[in-house]
Amino acid sequence: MNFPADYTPPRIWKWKEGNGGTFANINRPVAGATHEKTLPVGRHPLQLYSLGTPNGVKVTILLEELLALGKTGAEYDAWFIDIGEGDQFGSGFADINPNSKIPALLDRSEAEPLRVFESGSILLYLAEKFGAFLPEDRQGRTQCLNWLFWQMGSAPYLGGGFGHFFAYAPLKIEYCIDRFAMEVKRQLDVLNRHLSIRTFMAAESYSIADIAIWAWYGQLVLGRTYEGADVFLDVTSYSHVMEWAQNIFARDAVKRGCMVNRTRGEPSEQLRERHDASDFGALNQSGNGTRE
Ligand SMILES: N[C@@H](CCC(=O)N[C@@H](CS)C(=O)NCC(=O)O)C(=O)O
Repeated sequence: MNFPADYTPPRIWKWKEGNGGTFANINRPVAGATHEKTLPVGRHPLQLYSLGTPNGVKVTILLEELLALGKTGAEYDAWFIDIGEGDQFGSGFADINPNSKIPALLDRSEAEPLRVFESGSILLYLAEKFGAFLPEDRQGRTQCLNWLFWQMGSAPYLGGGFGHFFAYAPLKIEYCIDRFAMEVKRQLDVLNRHLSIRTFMAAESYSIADIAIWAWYGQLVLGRTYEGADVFLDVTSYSHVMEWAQNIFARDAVKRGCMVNRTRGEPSEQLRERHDASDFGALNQSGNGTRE
């Protein structure tokens, strides 16, 4: 594909398959299932179909936090959805999430199996269901939801904007990288000012707002996403965000949540699928959490 300097958009856009970018093979301008594929179902009440990306780990971190609190109803099977292979376009997955994106959750403990999609909606659903990590008073709850929705609206500029053009686009386009680097730095400054006078995002306590924002912005400042982005964006200058991110990553449940459905990085940080709390133990012994 050529990238002419004098490109003029045609009157009507047409799809050119395979534009050369990473993930070009899974992008398409239409929705819906492409093939029949039934999803596997395990023995736990909650069935999670996901991947260890920032949107995916939001949910696994919350589930591990709920289990650490003793909420046994939050036991879950985490199945690996290979988005590079198009698993999200299988009929079973699209039945749960017509938007064909991870994470997707099926709650089989309800009278009718309940389908939940959009990571923010899943966090809110689980927090309400188990009565944890969401302040109960109107003031605190509203603060928490303000920041949860802030994350859902802001992270596409970090992931789909900055991350795409910095790491995945087939060529480095200064205009695009500048545009989104500026916006992400503005967002980091929003967080840094907010966290300069508080320990958590909302209402004096760790909540789903922290979990959602940490998955994207915490991992960014800790150098866990987009190689080189931490230096490029000078993340150490956001010292309050950094301290908050380090404190959250010190939690065992967060470390466990980050391992689930992860297939890159150190083998000791990977657990392709999670079906039982002991899977983390098995991982420590064998260095490989893959289950057949
Ligand atoms: N707003 C959605 C975004 C989910 C999303 O973008 N998921 C990505 C992986 S992080 C995905 O499944 N991509 C597959 C595709 O676009 O086909 C959420 O927060 O749940």
